[in-house]
Amino acid sequence: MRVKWINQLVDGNGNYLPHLLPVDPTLHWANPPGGEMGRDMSPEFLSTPGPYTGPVPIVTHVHGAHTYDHSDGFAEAWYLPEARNVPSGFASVGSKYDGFKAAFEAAWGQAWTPGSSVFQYPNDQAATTLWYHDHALGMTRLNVYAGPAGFYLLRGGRTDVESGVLPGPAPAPGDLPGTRYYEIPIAIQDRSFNGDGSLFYPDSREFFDEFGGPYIPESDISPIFNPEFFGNTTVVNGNTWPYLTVEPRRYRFRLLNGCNSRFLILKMVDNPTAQRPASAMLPFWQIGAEGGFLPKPVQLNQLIMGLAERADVVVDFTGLRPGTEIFLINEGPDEPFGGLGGPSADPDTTGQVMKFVVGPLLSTDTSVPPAQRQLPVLAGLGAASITRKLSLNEADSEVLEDVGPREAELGTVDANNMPVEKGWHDPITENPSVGATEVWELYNFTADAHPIHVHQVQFQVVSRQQLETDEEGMAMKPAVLIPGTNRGPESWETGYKDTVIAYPGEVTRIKAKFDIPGLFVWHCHIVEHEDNEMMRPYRVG
Ligand SMILES: [Cu+2]
Repeated sequence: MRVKWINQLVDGNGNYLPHLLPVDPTLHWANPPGGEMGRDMSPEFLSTPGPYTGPVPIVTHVHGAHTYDHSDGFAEAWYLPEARNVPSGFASVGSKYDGFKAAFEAAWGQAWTPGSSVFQYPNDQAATTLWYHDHALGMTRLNVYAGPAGFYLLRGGRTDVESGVLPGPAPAPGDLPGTRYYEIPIAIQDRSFNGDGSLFYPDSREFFDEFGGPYIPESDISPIFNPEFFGNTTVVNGNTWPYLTVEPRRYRFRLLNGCNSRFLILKMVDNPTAQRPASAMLPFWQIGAEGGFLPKPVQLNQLIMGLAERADVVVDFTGLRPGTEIFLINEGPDEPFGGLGGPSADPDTTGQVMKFVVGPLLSTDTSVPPAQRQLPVLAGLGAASITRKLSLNEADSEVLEDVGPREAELGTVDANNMPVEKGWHDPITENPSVGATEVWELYNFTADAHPIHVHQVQFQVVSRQQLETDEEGMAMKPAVLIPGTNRGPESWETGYKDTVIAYPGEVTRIKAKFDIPGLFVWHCHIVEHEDNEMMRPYRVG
């Protein structure tokens, strides 16, 4: 499939539209005002600047797609809209745009025109639930929060189940009004709103931890950026706390955690404000994750979903009386996630997601009951040729005492098991050969869980193992593995994935085959982290 992605953030007169949300110009970001020399850098300021109000850089990434680097939405391949009034001296494209443009045009013969890019998706991967969203350097949190994101559902082939086995149909172009659906994509996000209904996103670091300065030039804390953001409202497919009328039969739901920072723990219950943890009224039958179907359906009373993770589930409403109400609730926290057993979201607001209301049965359910369902077998990866030790880190201010976090960082782990922090601009350290299968060990040296996403590949979760921790629960430096604590993937992680939760105080091991040469990224999918250094380029070949 070929898609032309057009940045159309211009008004009726062809002038650019500024961002809806406050853009912090002090991060290591796209930085169009820096021109060709200063783009994709941290600009230097002599005093604390206000938000950037220029044209908006955008580049789209299909999350989980097995595609070429020129079509992956590299963070430095952004482009501004083709507006009449882009200030002179601004870079209109990111530093990698022209190179990928030339590579695409040579390979596929279609030109990229100003304000757009054309990406090619082979779709030569397992049938699954993908999604797309912006990936511009230092802008992703704002561009995703502002709205543009969507599902990319890949179907058919020997990695899909035969039609009729699972509940369907799903919504499709050209459907007549009133068409009934039994497969429904559900994107869950958290947002806050201003009194006039516009989106609220913080315009000062003070919102996060009441740190009101000093910023530039006295300190290294960004004045607008928030290290995490938690909205006070749940939206599903863009609607606050919606309801869906369902028939007493089976449904297939494609769930996505599309939040910026919020981990979700989802349950189906009869009382939305029941004391947490609530007891489940209905189970989920999870049949798939990010990289296709699981080896077999897994019955779960709750779904733990890190940012950008997907769960393909069947829920069976059979036998419920018309008028019955079932609530999808969230028991994940209103703060960074440290693992199960922590605080739950406010039961009156972000602790609720949506409601299902049972109506009359209007259809015949021909789908196979989940417990009896056979799922397609996906090929294995073979043995790994190399194991890389990588690290997840957090950094406080280097200038002010007890102020932080300043940013989060990825990195490597050295021979003494010490983390070696790396920023976005450090030389590439992950350089798999074309066709290599590798194990990546993610040592989490921070206090929180991070959802780690690797572009190009669908990986397997190999194992997790505990590290010795200090009194605050953070991994010791150097890292010390605790013998006998090795455990395999969770039951819902036994298929292929593109995003995995790396818990604090643990090493998480994943295995992937890198078969497309080129320049890609791996990063934390807390998009605030990703925007402020918790992303690294990697090169295959
Ligand atoms: Cu993170």
